[in-house]
Amino acid sequence: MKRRALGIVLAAALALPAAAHVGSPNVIFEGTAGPYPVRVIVRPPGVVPGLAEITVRVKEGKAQRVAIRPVRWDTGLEGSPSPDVARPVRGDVGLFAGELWLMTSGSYSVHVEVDGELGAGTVIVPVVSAATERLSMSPYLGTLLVALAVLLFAGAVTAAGAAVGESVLEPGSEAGPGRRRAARWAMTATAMLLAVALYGGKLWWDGADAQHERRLARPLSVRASVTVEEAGHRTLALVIDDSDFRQGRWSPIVPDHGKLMHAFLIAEPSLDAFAHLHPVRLDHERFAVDLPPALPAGRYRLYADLTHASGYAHTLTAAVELPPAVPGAPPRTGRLAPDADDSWHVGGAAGEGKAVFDDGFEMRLVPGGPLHAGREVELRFALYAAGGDAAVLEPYMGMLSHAAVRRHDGAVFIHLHPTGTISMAAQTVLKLRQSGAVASGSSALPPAALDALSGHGGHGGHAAAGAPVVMPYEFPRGGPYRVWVQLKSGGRVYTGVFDLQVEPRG
Ligand SMILES: [Cu+2]
Repeated sequence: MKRRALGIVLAAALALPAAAHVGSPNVIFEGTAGPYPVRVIVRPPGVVPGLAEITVRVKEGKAQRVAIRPVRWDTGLEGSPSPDVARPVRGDVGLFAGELWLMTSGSYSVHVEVDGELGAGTVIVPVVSAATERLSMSPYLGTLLVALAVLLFAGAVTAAGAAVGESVLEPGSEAGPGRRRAARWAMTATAMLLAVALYGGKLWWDGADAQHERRLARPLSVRASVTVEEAGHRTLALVIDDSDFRQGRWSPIVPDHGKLMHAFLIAEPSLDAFAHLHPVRLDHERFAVDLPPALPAGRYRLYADLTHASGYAHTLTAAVELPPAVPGAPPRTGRLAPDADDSWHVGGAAGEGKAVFDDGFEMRLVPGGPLHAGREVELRFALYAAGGDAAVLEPYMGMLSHAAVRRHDGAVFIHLHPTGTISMAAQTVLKLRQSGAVASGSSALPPAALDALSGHGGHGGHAAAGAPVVMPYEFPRGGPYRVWVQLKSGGRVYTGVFDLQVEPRG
């Protein structure tokens, strides 16, 4: 029996999938607040309302004051609580920590202001506030409460019997048969009354539990299927199968890195085939994309990243079966012609942290010590040209690198960049909203705002020539993970596949 423990006890929590990830709710942002390079981590509470934990690391420049405030997407700064000053963490120069209440579900941002010797700087970190957890009562507490209830029940019944049967007797005298019968009646009536009260209590409890259950964030459901066209092309079709979405109760989908949808396909259970595709929107709820002939037939897991005009970003997932590719099918043209930014890789993980490509290029995982769940880590990768020189990296869809991270069993999936776990589109949208370029409360974006999203602006970090690309992350739990890292050089996207072992928390 799992029940919401009425906020009395915080025991084991069951996480359900929601938001722009699967099973990885913490937000890590790496970027700048004005002149200050910062890393911001937001640990959302998983319940609404709830207290989010925020840490801000100012990596350069002496910061005197860091202030944080939660801003709902539709209220703007003026409708938000006044900023809280984050406290400096003793013994860790440049690290500030604080907590913020997220009062409702939906798209939020944490507005961070840094003041110090270089002046003032601000940055906006998108956060999805969603109830994702149903707290369960620990068996120990449950047993204790049941034992106490039995004791109280028995006590109340005994007390009622004693009150009727013995309270008016002289000390030392025995109750007569009539009085004993009356006492038994009193005890029976009390027991029945208490039973009715208990039943009422159970109904109320179940009602509260069901209400919480209904408020839990559910990912939009998506159906995926593949059809083989006459010319031999395979079309992956996606239908967002959700009545709220169909009826327009979600704000419009906005492009991220210039694409409305980023879809990842990962072969299950082998994980030995991977694709990063960009489906085209056919109508309000239908998307489609041509499948690269190189992807072998079999069962796949689809992850589709979407960002809304509210800044709400989430990952939709579905299972899909791929039929075999038809040999000799001509390259596809027309509306479903392959996107130049589509990429894929067939093959297992690189041995010894070194992925070798057919043109002699090599991608290496730069070791950074053991990985522990629940701790900030930096995943570093470097690309070398044939001959061993560091390759000159080019942005791939505006970012220096993209990575898909999946726990082998699928319990965790996240799309990472050097900027961390956030959706860049969500950050842009929320920034526009706070700047007043979008009327607060309006769910749609004006064309000028959409322009800002469809470009391939180079916001994806930069690396000194030869320096590894760094992607910050915090693994939510231990276990075996696979990472597909995508770096671009000389017009080619290199996908390196690496297996990582993450130690459990503690
Ligand atoms: Cu990406």
